[in-house]
Amino acid sequence: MKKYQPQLIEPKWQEKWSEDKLYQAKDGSEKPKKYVLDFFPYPSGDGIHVGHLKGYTATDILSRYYRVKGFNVLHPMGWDAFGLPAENYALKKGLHPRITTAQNISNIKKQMQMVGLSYDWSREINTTDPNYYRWTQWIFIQMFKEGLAYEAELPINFCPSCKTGLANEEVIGGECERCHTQVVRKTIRQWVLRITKYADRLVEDLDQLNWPDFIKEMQRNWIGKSEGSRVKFKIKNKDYSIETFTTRVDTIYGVTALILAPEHKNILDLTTTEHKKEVEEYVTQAQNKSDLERTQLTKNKTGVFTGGYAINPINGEQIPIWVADYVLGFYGTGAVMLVPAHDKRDEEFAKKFGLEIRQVINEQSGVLIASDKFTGLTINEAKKAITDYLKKDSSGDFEVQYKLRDWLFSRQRYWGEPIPIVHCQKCGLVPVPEKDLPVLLPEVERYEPTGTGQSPLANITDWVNTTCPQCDGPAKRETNTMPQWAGSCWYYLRFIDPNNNTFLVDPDLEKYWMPVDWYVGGAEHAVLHLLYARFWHKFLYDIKAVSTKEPFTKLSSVGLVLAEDGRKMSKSLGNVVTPDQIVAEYGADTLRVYEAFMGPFENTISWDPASINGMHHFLERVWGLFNKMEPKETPILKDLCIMHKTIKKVGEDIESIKNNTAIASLMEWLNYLSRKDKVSLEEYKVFLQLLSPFAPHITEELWETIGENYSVHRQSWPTFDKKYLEEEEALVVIQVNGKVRSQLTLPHDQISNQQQVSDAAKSIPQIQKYLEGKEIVKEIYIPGKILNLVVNQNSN
Ligand code: ANZ
Ligand code: ZN
Repeated sequence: MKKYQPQLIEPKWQEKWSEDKLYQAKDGSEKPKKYVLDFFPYPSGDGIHVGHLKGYTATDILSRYYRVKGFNVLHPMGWDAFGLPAENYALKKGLHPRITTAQNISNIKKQMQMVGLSYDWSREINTTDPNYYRWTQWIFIQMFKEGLAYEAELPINFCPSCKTGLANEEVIGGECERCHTQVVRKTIRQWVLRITKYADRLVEDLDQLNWPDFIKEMQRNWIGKSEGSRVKFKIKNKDYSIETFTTRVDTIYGVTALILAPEHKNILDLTTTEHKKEVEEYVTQAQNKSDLERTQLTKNKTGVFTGGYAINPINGEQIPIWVADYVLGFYGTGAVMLVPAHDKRDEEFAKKFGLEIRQVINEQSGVLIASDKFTGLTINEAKKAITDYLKKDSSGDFEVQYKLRDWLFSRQRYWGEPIPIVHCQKCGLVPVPEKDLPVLLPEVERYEPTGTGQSPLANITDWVNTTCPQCDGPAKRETNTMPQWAGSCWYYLRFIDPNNNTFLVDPDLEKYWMPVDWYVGGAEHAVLHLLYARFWHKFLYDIKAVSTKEPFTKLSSVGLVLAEDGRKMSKSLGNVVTPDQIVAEYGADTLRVYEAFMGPFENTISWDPASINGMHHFLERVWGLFNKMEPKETPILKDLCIMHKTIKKVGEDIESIKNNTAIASLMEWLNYLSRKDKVSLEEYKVFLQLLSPFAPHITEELWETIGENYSVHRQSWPTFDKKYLEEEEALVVIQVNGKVRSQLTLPHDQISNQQQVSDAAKSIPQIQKYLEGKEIVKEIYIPGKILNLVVNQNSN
């Protein structure tokens, strides 16, 4: 037989599969469905590298497997093409982002096809396509109508380098998520989405998701649900109170000051003339600090006294009011009751400024002390009793707070979906009528960010000036665009019905295909995309546009692939490995099998060129095994046992993305088959089928070579017969002084533990008889075969 030449076989089959629409999902099928989805990529100028393919290969294996298991599989791909990365790349190239985006997409698509990924390309979508973003805008308008999208003048995180506002989720450790520039505070007019309205459901519904625990935990922490109490402190000589939020109302007898955030609205009013200058200076200073800087535990505490006093509602005591920037303006009520004895930060603050430290909890027993009639209660009892007591005169109540903030949704950049709103002098904010969608992104000469807090769209006067859809009077278009996360909030719905011109997704199709059964991607999106998409989905559920409460039932997080040198693959380090290189040298199947074999799916693993050779050799041996194939041959019992064992193992492993062990068991079987003189047609066929999701081209070619009907990818997955798995058990013969006295049948996984085998042997009555009154002087064990107990003859 001819040599294995993947470069000849692979393009041939790729073309044929595409012509035959082998991987198209069928609408209206009777079959059960599986929706297997990758995080769709943004079309980066560098294309994809072998790291991206770890996830894409895994979902491809799953999709191919489920197809031959009898499912109608939806496995689509598209492009998340709006947003900062795409725009910054275009700026660097000096070309329009539409042009660079199209180039990058065509390059990546070619790479994906070259690897034989079985996407249903008939459903390809692109978030920058007007037929797509029309519906992104439509969803925004529904949110606006429901009061979930609103305008606000807010001090926001602003990236001086990207020249745009950022969402809290995009600020990592005080830096811009994209360019790592330190963000600054800037107060500008903004569009904000009321994600906080969904905070509770976003926490609660995590429980029903089959997601990695660490990602669920990251979302929980980000949303930061906190149950506590709201306590009102009357202000001395004023006719108002200031509210605080506390999770430790049980410590209320230990309060020795009231601390306000520098943003608190009552500061200037309650500050006495004597302290005015100092307080004003402090407040101005705090404005430039990020929340992170302000709350760092290691940070030296700062603050100033206002001269004002508040009254503790529990005992009428007067306490001083201070301003300190470790209290955040946008959490809780922006004011805290200071309890230095039981809170670390409060303690540092009190020590620095000489405020009283009063202990009210016995930290050993967790019981209240020096707390009047509440003394002796446990912390939890006191939380309830004190809040109930405060409720009586409305000076307190139970309260739940969230760390989650509303989502800053406008960007002062060009390459995004225009926000479909018109500003009318008479009518105010008016949504663009649905029949006029999409609001097309206009062509511009210069799309560089202006840095003025306005988007480049603001300079296109004839686009900006429009008429009000409501009163026909003169009006101006909103010139901010949506952030890069908008399009990815609902794209998984559009794959179901990509060409629908009357709705974002047909309800019947949506009911059939949703939810996504298995979603696979990197953990870097744990609180960005994955939280935003859940929010939009819940909104769409509320307006009855979708039928499920959650979009993604099951999520798997793919580990990072590092370069050979153990560092992150990056162009600047020159250590990027592209699929193009590997496919040219070894072929796509070798690359795929290697990606699958790289070790536990979630782990971070370094690229290892030596192992690629090994994978290539494995496929060459599969190719060569053809020469041993003898159609007249029938497999013997032993052959059948290993075959059925492998069928079971490979199926189970694929279903839990343990592709490395699936391939290991195929290798083991291949070794077995290679040792035989002849291999039956049945064995060879099953082998090809089991290998086909991993190495689709070579298996298709060999399937044809042995004269089977096209295509191996349309056969039913082999089933295993339990009766051949029984060999799983081993028979251990028990001897006493070399004479066979009994036997034990043990599962294979127990035979390696000598102690266990020996204990089991000694509990057999037949054996006990021979041991009675004797001493065992030695045990000889041949694993899985013989246990010989040597006893002392003399003691008889
Ligand atoms: C009194 C107290 C005593 C507190 C004690 C803690 C321990 P989480 O769990 O994060 O919700 N706090 C409230 N609002 C704040 C703000 N805007 N900026 C900074 N800190 C704020 O934490 C709630 C606790 O954080 C609250 O409970 C409050 O301090 C503080 F032994 O009140 B506590
Ligand atoms: Zn109007």
